[in-house]
Amino acid sequence: MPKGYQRPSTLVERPWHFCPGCNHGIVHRLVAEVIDEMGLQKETVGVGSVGCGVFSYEYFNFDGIGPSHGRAPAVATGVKRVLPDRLVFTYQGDGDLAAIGTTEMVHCAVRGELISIIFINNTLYGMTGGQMAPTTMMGQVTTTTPRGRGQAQGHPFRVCEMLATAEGAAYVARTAVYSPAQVVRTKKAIRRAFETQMAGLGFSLVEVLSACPTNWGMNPLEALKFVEEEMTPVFPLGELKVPEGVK
Ligand SMILES: Cc1ncc(C[n+]2csc(CCOP(=O)(O)OP(=O)(O)O)c2C)c(N)n1
Ligand code: SF4
Repeated sequence: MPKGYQRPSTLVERPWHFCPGCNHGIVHRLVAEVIDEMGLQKETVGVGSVGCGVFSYEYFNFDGIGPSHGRAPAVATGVKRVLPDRLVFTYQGDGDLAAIGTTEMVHCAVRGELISIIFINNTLYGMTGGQMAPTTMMGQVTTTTPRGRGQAQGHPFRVCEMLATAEGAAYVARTAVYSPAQVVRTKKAIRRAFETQMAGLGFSLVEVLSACPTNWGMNPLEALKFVEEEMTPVFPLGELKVPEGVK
């Protein structure tokens, strides 16, 4: 079987609970591939979140913790400070990271905690039925903005742009997985984030623009097109900050 189709050893063999066309599974796989390739299975601690990524510890074959909603960066900080030679990362949705957990995420970056955050931005609260999140785009219809997000609900929160201003943040990138080329770029960004951490260079975060076909009321292909055509103009892709010494 070609190498590309082998299951990473850090990914448990079980069916996803994700909806068809959801991008969470692709990102889980990329994280597992990077950890395999870095040979860090026994040194990794994954810190999960509340939301559709809540079962990450059921899929990843390495140590994991399930914190309460939004608290993952604080939990990861504690783990990393006690076990400084581990690879410690959080896996968080936009409701988890950019709403209830904003404080933890911002201060982790400002303090330059040696953790990495994998941030899944699907522009709404997926698990609870598609309510508006801080990342919901202007005009976007959600279950709590049936006429589209307007001025009264404020503007979308661009997490990467804000974190890039923090001196403690060493690597900050926004990617997507709507095409094979973007999947490759996302994997590279996850690797760079983890290398940044293991080299002791500072805080790192990779935001992945992700499809939620179920709550967007689209089929999987329409949802990928939505990410490419509607989300990337609002959330531009690219590496906002790369430390010296990371290739
Ligand atoms: C303290 C607390 N408040 C609210 C909830 C309810 N809740 C569960 S998942 C979720 C939203 C998750 O959305 P997001 O983080 O964007 O992840 P997604 O499901 O879209 O991947 C909320 C509000 C909770 N579990 N705990
Ligand atoms: S509700 Fe959305 S984010 Fe959650 S599993 Fe389904 S498609 Fe994925």
